Amino acid sequence: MSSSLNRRRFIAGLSKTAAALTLSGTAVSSLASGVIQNKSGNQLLITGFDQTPLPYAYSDLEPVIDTMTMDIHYNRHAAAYATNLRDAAKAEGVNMKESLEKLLSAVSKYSTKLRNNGGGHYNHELFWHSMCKGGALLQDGMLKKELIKQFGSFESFQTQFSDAAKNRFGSGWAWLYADKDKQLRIGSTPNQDNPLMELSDIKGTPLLGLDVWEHAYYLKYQNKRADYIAGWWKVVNWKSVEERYVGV
Ligand code: MN3
Repeated sequence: MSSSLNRRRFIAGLSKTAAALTLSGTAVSSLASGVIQNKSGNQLLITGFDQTPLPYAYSDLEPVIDTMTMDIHYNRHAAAYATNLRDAAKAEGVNMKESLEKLLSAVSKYSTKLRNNGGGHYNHELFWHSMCKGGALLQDGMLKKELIKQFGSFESFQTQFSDAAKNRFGSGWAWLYADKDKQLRIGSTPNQDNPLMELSDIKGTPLLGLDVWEHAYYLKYQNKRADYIAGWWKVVNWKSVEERYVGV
């Protein structure tokens, strides 16, 4: 499949209103989430300062993630991160035409409000677009090859990632990310931090993130975080994770 076809499909999957930046990266009036091509001709997800529409219905991830959790999570929790991010960015003179990824890479220069809400908005945008109705299996390709090379087998990768999610004390995220050498790594971060942040213990490009805040699962799973994690694998959209990895 050509990269331009991939790109069009990916944008269509994001939303009808998510604007794609031009290939030359020409500035738009305010940065919308979208896709650009990097110097190697690969596509990269660029996250703006607004929520993109969910790429599926609230009920589409049933029974793994229930409709009410999805609705509240997207419309209240994640919406609040986006609103508070824009408030903080405005107050702190952030150029919102630049990408959120760039801002997060220097987040220690800004307030705790910007760190928490900037991370919160980025993490949730990535999370929504890493899932789909029925899930999408990991096909043979570069990502699968590297996962097996790094972790021994796909099952072993899943176990290690699940452990990172289970063992995160309190609220936070588990990550599959690519480090600066494009090596695949598993880790976790507290609160709404992520590997893009220069102050994070783990650093790199997030490929797949799992929200283990209680608000992500409590209505259906209560204290059984491990059951939520075990079920979540069924809705992971590996096609989008692979596209992200190829773009790194
Ligand atoms: Mn959340």
